Amino acid sequence: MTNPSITVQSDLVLERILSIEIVRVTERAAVSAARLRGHGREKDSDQAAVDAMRRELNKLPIDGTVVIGEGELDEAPMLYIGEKVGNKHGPRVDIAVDPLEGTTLCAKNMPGAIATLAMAEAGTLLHAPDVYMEKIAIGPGYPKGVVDLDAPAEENILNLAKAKGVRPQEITALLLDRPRHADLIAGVRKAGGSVALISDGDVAGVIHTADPEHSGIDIYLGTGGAPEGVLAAAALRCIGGQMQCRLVLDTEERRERSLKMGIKDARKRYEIEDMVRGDCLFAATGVTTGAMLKGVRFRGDIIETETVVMRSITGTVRWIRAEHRQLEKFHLD
Ligand code: VTB
Repeated sequence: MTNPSITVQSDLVLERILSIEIVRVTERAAVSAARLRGHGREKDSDQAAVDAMRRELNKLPIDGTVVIGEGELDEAPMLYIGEKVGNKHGPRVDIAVDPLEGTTLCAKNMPGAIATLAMAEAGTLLHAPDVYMEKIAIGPGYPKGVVDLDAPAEENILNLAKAKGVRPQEITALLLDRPRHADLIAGVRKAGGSVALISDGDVAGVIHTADPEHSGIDIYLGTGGAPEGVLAAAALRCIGGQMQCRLVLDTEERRERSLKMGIKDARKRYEIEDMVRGDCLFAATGVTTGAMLKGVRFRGDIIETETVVMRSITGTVRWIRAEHRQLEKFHLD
């Protein structure tokens, strides 16, 4: 008979090792995408990242299932939702991937493209369809409910300023630069707040709220991809903060598709704990240099990468700058 306490113990150790193992996965994806940086070939750079990520995931000692991936089986032959990954000799885990978050940023060699992944115990990550998601996020240290997804932006900025003990003029909101955000932007400005806009990359956008002193961002607002929402929730679960989200299921087809994925309440408001229901790991490696991470640097025979990896059970955040030598020789890239 197995001793339950030993099982628990070894699970914890294994998981701790996995937090380093997943760094290799995002590193390889980032390096592969970065080789096509600035070439205007969005699909090719994404494919390169997907191939590398899949290859590395399959080496990990896990029995993994992709729950947030590149799409359904028929439209995405690799890292599709439901695909099994890992060498099967390890814990059952859910995996969320965005091998190249910001394909346009990579194609245009603009700041902020990353390769990212989250891992959690099996059955604990939200199986989100590839639809839009309304999001609001703030960093740690605020009373619960200080902002509200359904409140006007103006009210949220005023409440956040009050809770932070600053004037609304000192609050900065980050949003994707999209016409659909015109009202939100107007609301932030009406309250006196400052607006910062990004063209893509709202996983990093949400993460910025966790460290306002460094990032200058207090709140993330607006509608972006649902898969990116779950990845960001995993990161915030590790580093603290609040997030409220709702899937945009505005057509019959989308409602049906999400129902098949187990989403019964189309208007449900998700908090971090609903999207990531247990212990999780999150990693991201920079492809192009952005506010959060340095991009891949090709320097003679050495390839440099920068990765952030987080673990929710301990809240540890590691910044890993790696020098890779002879990737080709070992057929690792
Ligand atoms: C965001 C952002 C992504 O898509 O989720 C955004 O994080 C939302 O979709 O990097 P639209 O571009 O349709 O507005 C990306 O920009 C691209 O996947």
